[in-house]
Amino acid sequence: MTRSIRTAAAQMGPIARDEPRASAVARMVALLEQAAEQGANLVVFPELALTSFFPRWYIDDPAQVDTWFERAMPNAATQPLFERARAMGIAFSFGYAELVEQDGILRHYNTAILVDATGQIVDRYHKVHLPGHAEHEAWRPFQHLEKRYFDPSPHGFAAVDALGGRLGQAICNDRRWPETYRELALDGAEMALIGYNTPRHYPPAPEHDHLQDFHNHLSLQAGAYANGMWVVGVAKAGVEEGCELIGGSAIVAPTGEIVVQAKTLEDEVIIADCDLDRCAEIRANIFDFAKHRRPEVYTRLTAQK
Ligand code: CDV
Repeated sequence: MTRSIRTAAAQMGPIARDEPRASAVARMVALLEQAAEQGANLVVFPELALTSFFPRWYIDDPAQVDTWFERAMPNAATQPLFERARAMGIAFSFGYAELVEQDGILRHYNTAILVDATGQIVDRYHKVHLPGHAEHEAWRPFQHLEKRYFDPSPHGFAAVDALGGRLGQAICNDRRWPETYRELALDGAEMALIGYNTPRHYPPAPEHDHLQDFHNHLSLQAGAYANGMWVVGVAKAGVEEGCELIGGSAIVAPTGEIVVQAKTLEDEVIIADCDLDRCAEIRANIFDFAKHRRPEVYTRLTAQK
C-alpha cells in the first residue's frame, strides 16, 4: 500500500492592507473547496495568509503593530476555515502572525500551523530565519521589518507524525537555507510545507531581481533533492499594495523535479499525489545519511555563525 498524500498548494493573490481577515479566510475556504473537488487530503497556504504582508510598513506604535497579530488560533475569523476543513476531512497548513505569552513575556512570532483532518493543530512552527532589518530605512522603496516585528524562534526545526507520514514546516526565507531541509530530514521529515511572500525587487541587491523566480525554485528543488523529501512551496503572489510578489508555487518531488507549478499570480490551486515512499529513491541511495554522512567532520556547521 502506498503512503500517498494528495497535496494541494493553495497560492493566494494579493491581500489589500484594509482587507479584513474574514475576506482572506473566505478566499482560503474557496481554495480549500477547489482542492477538495480534486480529492486533496492536504491543503498548504502561504506565509502570513490572513493579512497583507505588513512588515513592508514601518509602524511606530506597538499597539498598532499588534493589530496584525492573532492572540488565539483558531479564532472567530479563522473558525470557518477550521470548520469547513474538518467537515470535509482535509488537513491544512497556513502562516499567520502570532502573539503569545510565554513565561510571562509577550512574544511575536511569524508562525505556521499544521491542522490535521480532525481539526487539531498538530504542529506549530515559529520562523527561524527572519530577513530584513529592525529600523526604518528611508532609502528603501518599501520596508522589510521582520527583524523589528517578530521574535526569532528559540527552537528550530522539527518534524511531526501526521497524515500517515512525517511532515515538517518552514517559512519563506527559511527555504533558502540548506540547514532548514537537513534539520527536517534528520528528524525524519518526508515532506516540507513552506509558504512565502517574496518581493521581486530586493532593495539591497537589485541586480538579482531578475533571478527571484530562479532562486525560488533552485532553493526548493535543491532542498528536496539533497534530502530526498517532498517540498511544497506556496506563494502569496501578485501586486500587493504596490509591491510585486513572485508566484511560482510548486510541488517538488524528492528527486528535485517540479511535479506541478502555478501559472498565475492569483488565487490558484495546484495538486500532486505525493507518495512518501518515493523519499527512499534518494535516501536509500545517493543521500543515504547513515551510510555516507560525516557529521564528525562537519564541526563548523554549528560551531561557527
Ligand atoms: N518573507 C520573506 O522571508 N521574504 C524574503 C525576502 C525578504 C528576501 C525571502 O527570502 O523571500
